[in-house]
Amino acid sequence: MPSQTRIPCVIQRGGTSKGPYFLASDLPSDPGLRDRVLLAVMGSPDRRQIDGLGGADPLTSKVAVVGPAAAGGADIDYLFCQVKIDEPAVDVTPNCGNMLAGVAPFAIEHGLVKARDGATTVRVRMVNSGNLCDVRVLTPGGAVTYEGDARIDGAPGTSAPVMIDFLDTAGSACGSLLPTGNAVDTVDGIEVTCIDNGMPLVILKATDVGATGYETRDELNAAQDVKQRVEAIRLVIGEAMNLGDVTGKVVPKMCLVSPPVHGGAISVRCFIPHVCHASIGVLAAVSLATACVLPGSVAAEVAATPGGNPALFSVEHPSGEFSVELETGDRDGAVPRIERASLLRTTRRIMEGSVLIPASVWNGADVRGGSAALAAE
Ligand code: NQM
Repeated sequence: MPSQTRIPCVIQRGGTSKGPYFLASDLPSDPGLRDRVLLAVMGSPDRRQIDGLGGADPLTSKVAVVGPAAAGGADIDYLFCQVKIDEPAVDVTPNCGNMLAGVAPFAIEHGLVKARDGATTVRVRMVNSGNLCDVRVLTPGGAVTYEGDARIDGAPGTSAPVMIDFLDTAGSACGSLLPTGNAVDTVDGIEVTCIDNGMPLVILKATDVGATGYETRDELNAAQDVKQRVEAIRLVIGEAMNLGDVTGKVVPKMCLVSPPVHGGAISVRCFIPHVCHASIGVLAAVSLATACVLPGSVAAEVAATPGGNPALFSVEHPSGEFSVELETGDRDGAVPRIERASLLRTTRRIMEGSVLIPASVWNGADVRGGSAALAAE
């Protein structure tokens, strides 16, 4: 028997993240075995991920698993796996809107979706939460193009645009938009807003935890006292957000907000949750923009909220800005209804081939097979 198992895999940048993309049918069907395989693929647990494909950073320790839609209402299913770097664990609680940008092109390239001439819209079910989104990819002549002049902060150069419309992301992991039932809660004397419009966030004023909110990523990663205060709040409020004990989870993300300084709506430094994001996650930006229109929230207090409907929210972050277009329904009530959140990403297929993992971890048996349902757990 060969000492290593060969698994077809593509390495792709999705937005400002990067990682291996797999067909569900090429991975084990058992979630526990799948997670052990993904740990071996990425080289975890190890701070440098030296024995695998992981990039020793949470933004490059991500995996996308794509399969045909198991139920009606979508074209494909997408499961996101956050592979921990220095722990033997894989967290499938949250979605990732950055890796999502690569999922529709991957599905087209692998024959799960037939492309049209011009542009192709793929309806994706994000299996982690069950939410749907539409991803529009340029497909001139019926083939995906990666070249173009769209630019996003946090990724160099320009590429073809990938337009994403989120349709129903409220309560993705927490069950409701405001998981504590309040626009503001107080933890250790600090006011926080807990919100989940695609990503569970705890929003607090940077100045309340001893930061300015305009630090670089490296400065905040070195600020041990700030990080300890933020983590102490996270562990307490995570339970109240219906996430259980969040000690080993990558949610909620912690957003330190401050007034915008570059003409945007709000400025943020986002801990994901133990290191500062180089920019901000996609669904984190959607949730933060949503908090800006939530009357009384910590975000609304510091934001320069744009008028109009739909409105473009520019979220300022350590490497530039991220624009989210929000269309709200009823803005008069205590909790706004979000009809749609739209944004621009880019993606690039970087490498196609096979990844090899020790046969002692998995010998290649028990593959999921093409039609079996993709499940998070
Ligand atoms: O919020 C990082 C990322 C993400 C998640 C993180 C993301 C999202 O930038 O949708 O994209 O918050 O861990 O890839």
